Amino acid sequence: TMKGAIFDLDGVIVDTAKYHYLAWRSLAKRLGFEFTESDNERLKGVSRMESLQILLEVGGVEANEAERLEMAEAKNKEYVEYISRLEPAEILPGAREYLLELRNRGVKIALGSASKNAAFILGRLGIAELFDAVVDGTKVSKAKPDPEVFLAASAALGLNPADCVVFEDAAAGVEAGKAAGCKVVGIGSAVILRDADCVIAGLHELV
Ligand code: G16
Ligand code: MG
Repeated sequence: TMKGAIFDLDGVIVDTAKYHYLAWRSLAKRLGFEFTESDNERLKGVSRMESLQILLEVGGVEANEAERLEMAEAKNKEYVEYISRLEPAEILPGAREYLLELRNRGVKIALGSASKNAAFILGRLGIAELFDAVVDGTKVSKAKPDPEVFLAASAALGLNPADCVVFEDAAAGVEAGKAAGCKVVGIGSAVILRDADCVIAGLHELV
């Protein structure tokens, strides 16, 4: 039985992908190319610097390390402007209710996100206090599909990974959860998330 639940943030708790997209698209525009919503799919669950690498490949743009850091910083500045206006109403359907239900059942709850803005986002959504632990991009160095984030999250809850269930919307995240030894519930397409133990459309299915 599940003693701990570990939630990815973007695509599971809130759709921040649309704000990432707006900020990446305007960077691409400044660099002189179009970045489409389907290109953006490739950035889901991927760290900031790896996302930039993919974007530069799409545009066929070369950049050195200093230029990349400057680009990533400019993108993040714009992204932070968008998420500064996030409201609790933007929590995805069922997420808040499911978190409350788990707390009532005594299940420990952690966040396992690649984002360096995760704590700020949870604060804006008014759900920070529902998490027993937050493991995000400021605390881990290896990106999903590496299991580091989920190993750290189960350890932060004081639990064995085998007693934890990971909720993930990205294929790399599902892979990371399985590699950590957790059970994994995929959120989204059963074709894309075929390595998950089960796949649902959203957390609303569980409340
Ligand atoms: C999220 C998004 C990614 C983003 C990453 C890093 O991951 O899905 O698109 O690049 O965080 O975000 P930031 O630039 O804020 O550090 P997750 O793990 O919450 O799905
Ligand atoms: Mg995600």
